[in-house]
Amino acid sequence: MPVHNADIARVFEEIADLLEIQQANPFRVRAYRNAALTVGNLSLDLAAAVRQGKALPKLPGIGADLAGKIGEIARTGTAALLERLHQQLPPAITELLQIPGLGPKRVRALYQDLGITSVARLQRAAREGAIRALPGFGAKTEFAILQAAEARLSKARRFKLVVAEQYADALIDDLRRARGVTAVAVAGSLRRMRETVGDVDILATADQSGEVMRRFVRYAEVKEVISQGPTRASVLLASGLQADLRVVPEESYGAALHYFTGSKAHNIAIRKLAQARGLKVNEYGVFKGRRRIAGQTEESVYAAVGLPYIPPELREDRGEIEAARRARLPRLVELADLQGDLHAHSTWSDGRHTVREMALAARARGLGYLAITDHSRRLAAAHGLDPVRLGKQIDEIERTRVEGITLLKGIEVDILEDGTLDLPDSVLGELDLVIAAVHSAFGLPRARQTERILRALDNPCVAMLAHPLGRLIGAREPYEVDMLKIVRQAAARGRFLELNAHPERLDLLDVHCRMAKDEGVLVSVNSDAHSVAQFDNLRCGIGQARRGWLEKRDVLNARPLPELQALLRRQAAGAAAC
Ligand code: DGT
Ligand code: CA
Ligand code: CA
Repeated sequence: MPVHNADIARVFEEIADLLEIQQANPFRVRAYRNAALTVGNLSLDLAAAVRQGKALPKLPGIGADLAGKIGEIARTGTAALLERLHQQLPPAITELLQIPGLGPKRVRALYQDLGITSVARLQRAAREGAIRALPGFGAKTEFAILQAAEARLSKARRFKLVVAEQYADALIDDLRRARGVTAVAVAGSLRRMRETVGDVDILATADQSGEVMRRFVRYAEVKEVISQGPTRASVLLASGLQADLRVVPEESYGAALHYFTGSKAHNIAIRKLAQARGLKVNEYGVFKGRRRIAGQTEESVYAAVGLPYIPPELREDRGEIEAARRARLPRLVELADLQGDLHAHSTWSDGRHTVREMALAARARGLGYLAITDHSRRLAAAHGLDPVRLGKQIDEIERTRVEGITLLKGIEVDILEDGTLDLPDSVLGELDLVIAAVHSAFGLPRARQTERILRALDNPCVAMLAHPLGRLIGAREPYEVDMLKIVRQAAARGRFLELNAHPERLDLLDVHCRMAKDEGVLVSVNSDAHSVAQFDNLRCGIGQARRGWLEKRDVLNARPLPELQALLRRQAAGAAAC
């Protein structure tokens, strides 16, 4: 059974959680958590390296013991330590950790004090009002837990884009090796770069469908074959992800790719257009009566209904067809357009690498500038900076010269509950770039949360609002805010909005990117890298930006450095205090 970096990271993460539930040594817990982060963000396929008998590269924070465990997981899919922990604790307890708001500490309390060992029991205890009495919980938390448990029990699971991608890429690579296969492509929401993916849709063309079908259902990671026919099959993978395969003749490739890429709403709109021209569109082609007039390529399908090619990220029936008809489609921003990155952390707060290491890694990605934006003091858990340590960091950034990349002195300053900032203006005024972010009081009522952020944007020192909705995909809902008001405030004050590209955030949402564009606010696609590997985040961020119709000119960090500096100066010029 092939093992992916995501699997290794998951084993480490689970070990860390279970050790924490057992109240093991915090340093040991942290070591596993850090290892999970490092491995999960690595582009190098560790299991493949182990299989090929290669020595593992030296990774930060991974000593001989952890390296040994990586080898063990790569070979066996699990670790003896994890199995041992599973025997010591109830098996379903890891599921409790997936409930938003429940970390190891709370799970421990629920388990020890109330004997809760599964989501179903959690739901029952919350309904009966048994949880509110536990120290550190309360009625409000109990209600939130009840809702989360119910959502968990009812809703089918969706996978984060980057996670689905890892499993899909490996499967597709395998299918490409089937005899007689001429093309294999990913379709569905994964191709449209949706932030979460319900199942993976794969399309193949082949001389004969038999061989590729057989290979698909026998793929090593298949846990269950859900359905199987001559040209279509569905399987459930060991990871819990479902994959659908369709095999079509080559002359239908474009039509089938279009059909299975969706979205469904986009397809329906295209079919209507076709009907108005007396044509019929399906997964085999575009037909006039019984004659096929298009279908080998996606372009030919669009051309048959009088449209130019529409990029997959736009296919949501959100006006893209009308825009295509009027030749007004956006020329979507691309990863290569990014000139720099304006949000990254270092060892000065909760980052894993030094300022210099981050600069080198950013340069290796072809970036020409990088803002180091560590946390401010309020985030004590992340070792946020107070004015004294910030001063020292500024010195270090000024001293750090790396040819080919310009470092900017920045900070990710906390927005306090009343909308004031965690550091005084006199300190913030020393910096090239201040980005402000909400990291607390997520539950404020909508009007107050909005006011809080508007007030922060009023502060002339603030150039940018980071991760405007504060959501963590699948783990924390966005906080309640009036985004239109925030976008308009940003426009009025000349501020910028971040599209945080961290795979768990992807925040702004696509629709808000478009709102920012419409209101004339530049969006910065930032990695929020906490380690050198996390500049990878930018790829998904660009996917989200494209779903939000953004063009190169709409993206702040697609501007060359002098232009960026001019924009920041203009913003600061309005800032008398800074
Ligand atoms: P997901 O899997 O929930 O993340 O989203 P999708 O978009 O991948 O949806 P999925 O897997 O159910 O179907 C893949 C594509 O197949 C979908 O985007 C469009 C096409 N499709 C599925 N069902 C229908 C349908 O009833 N009518 C039309 N026109 N297209 C459909
Ligand atoms: Ca799908
Ligand atoms: Ca599907």
